[in-house]
Amino acid sequence: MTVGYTIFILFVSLSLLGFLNGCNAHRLRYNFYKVTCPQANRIVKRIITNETRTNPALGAQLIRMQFHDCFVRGCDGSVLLDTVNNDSKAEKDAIPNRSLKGFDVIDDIKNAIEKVCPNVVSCADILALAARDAVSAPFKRRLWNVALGRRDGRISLASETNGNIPSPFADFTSLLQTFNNKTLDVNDLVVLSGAHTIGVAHCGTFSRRLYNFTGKGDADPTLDPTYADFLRKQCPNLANPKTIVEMDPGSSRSFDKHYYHILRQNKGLFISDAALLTNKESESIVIRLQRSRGLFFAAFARSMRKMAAIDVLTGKDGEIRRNCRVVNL
Ligand code: HEM
Ligand SMILES: *[C@@H]1O[C@H](CO)[C@@H](O)[C@H](O)[C@H]1NC(C)=O
Ligand SMILES: *[C@@H]1O[C@H](CO)[C@@H](O)[C@H](O)[C@H]1NC(C)=O
Ligand SMILES: *[C@@H]1O[C@H](CO)[C@@H](O)[C@H](O)[C@H]1NC(C)=O
Ligand SMILES: *[C@@H]1O[C@H](CO)[C@@H](O)[C@H](O)[C@H]1NC(C)=O
Ligand SMILES: CC(=O)N[C@H]1CO[C@H](CO)[C@@H](O)[C@@H]1O
Repeated sequence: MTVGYTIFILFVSLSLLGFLNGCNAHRLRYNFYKVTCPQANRIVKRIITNETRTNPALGAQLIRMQFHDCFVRGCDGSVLLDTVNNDSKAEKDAIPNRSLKGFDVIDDIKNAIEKVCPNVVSCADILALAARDAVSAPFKRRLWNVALGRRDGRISLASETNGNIPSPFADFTSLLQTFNNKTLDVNDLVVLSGAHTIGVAHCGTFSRRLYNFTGKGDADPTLDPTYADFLRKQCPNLANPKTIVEMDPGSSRSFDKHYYHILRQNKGLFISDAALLTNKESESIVIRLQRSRGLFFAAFARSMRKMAAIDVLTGKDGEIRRNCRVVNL
């Protein structure tokens, strides 16, 4: 009895172990580099802390870059790849990516990490850590946890940003479709849109709301008229395409729930921001986020963890790129 029983237990334990390992191979883990590159997190933090001193806009730049990475082919660092030939442009050369910034900081971090643990830490993980640390820089704590173990993709196509990166002119239905397609729900849509509490936008992403919006020479009626006046001063009709404005005026450097406050005053900048008030469920989420004291930070951390796990490559999939701008030979 004992021999048979022991073998049976052994068999059950081994298959359980195998099963768990199988799962782990496809899951991100917080201590993924604990043995292979224990310095990784510290190096990211050190470089980001230094860079944010001279460039306080870095947090906005990197979190938007991470959003664009994760929504096209999953969080696989594909947004970091440079175009190699003109016939197939890379994601970063697609129209929505033209204003992405911060690639040089990712290169600096990658170079520093390669020096101490070569071929171990993926560019996709570096981007996720860098965005977290840059947004957290003004705080004394990390605003969310980043699980690790992503591998880098080998494909980056400008054409794939179409339909995957939501448009600032999108209505609620289309925004929700784009998010649902990435396994994110209406709560994630409203919560992650709260990232627009920091950063800037080019006039061209919203100025059609200011001039002859309905064909009667008027502005978008869902935009606060005083705010529309203010925006028209910054973005004259046919503005310089390089002109930028703060998305959350007066508070565009502070990561907080103020976005929901201005949204409810009809001062959301994009049509896609205003769209969050056009659906009962999403409007009630906006109201809850605005009113509740600590909710935004907790909710944002949760939705960021979901976003950062979209279609990740793990295990033996993909590669660990040596240079974040080019695939390995
Ligand atoms: C819901 C759909 C979204 C749309 C339609 C959208 C659209 C845009 C657009 C058009 C800009 C201005 C780009 C420019 O003119 O330079 C922008 C900026 C920005 N977006 Fe979004 N976005 C969305 C969701 C997100 C998400 C999920 C995040 C991050 C979690 C995010 C973070 C940012 C940040 C931080 C900026 C400012 C970038 C900077 O200052 O350099 N956005 N977004
Ligand atoms: C800190 O950042 C500045 C500005 O980008 C850069 O010139 C300098 O080399 C950085 N220092 C370190 C130690 O990384
Ligand atoms: C891509 O096009 C630009 C101008 O259109 C040209 O200067 C450049 O040499 C081209 N690059 C490649 C790799 O074909
Ligand atoms: C997302 O859209 C693509 C292309 O339209 C489709 O193949 C895929 O199944 C969708 N994914 C989800 C989770 O809806
Ligand atoms: C506004 O739009 C309407 C309809 O498209 C057009 O007939 C009219 O000329 C436009 N007005 C101005 C001032 O551009
Ligand atoms: C940061 C970056 O690579 N931006 C590119 C976006 O696309 C335009 C046009 O294709 C390029 O000129 C930019 O260099």
